Amino acid sequence: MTAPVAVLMGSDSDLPVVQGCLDKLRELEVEVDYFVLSAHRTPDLTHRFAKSAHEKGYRILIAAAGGAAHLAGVLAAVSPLPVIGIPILGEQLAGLDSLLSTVQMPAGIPVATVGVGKSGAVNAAILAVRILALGDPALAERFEAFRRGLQEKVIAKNEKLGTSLDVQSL
Ligand code: RP5
Repeated sequence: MTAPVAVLMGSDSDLPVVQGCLDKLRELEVEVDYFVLSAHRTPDLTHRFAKSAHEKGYRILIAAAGGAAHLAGVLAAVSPLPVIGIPILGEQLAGLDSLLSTVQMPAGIPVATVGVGKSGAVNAAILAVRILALGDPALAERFEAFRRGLQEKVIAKNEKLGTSLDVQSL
């Protein structure tokens, strides 16, 4: 059976950031396939993947690319699936090139763009989980447990600092 999520990256050099996305999906027990495909270096393969991804059973595409980052946009232009874009921080321009290339899509062809870098990669996974959880109560419960975990960490920070935040009174 095909995984519900496919993660594409423009180069294997993107993997150190993309790994955070793969790890978070697996932590929440969402199966994921991942591939290197480039909008510029393998345009034909990228189009073929985008055209057939929904027929293979994928439900969400996540695309990470740096620089002139067109991978997510090309997937969104061709595939009927929702596309989440992760702008990769490159060596130049502090990731602004990737961010703008991914987010500034023309009206009608959206890419749900997350932040640049490692937090963006994790958020891409979380956003995919939240979409999939709409039709999957067990996944929705795992997501809520994850969210409760985030909350408990913040409360514990207050306890560690000895602040006067009284959680029960809020
Ligand atoms: C982009 O160019 C890739 O997504 C990567 O972020 C960047 C550099 O690729 P490599 O030259 O490391 O293969 O297309």
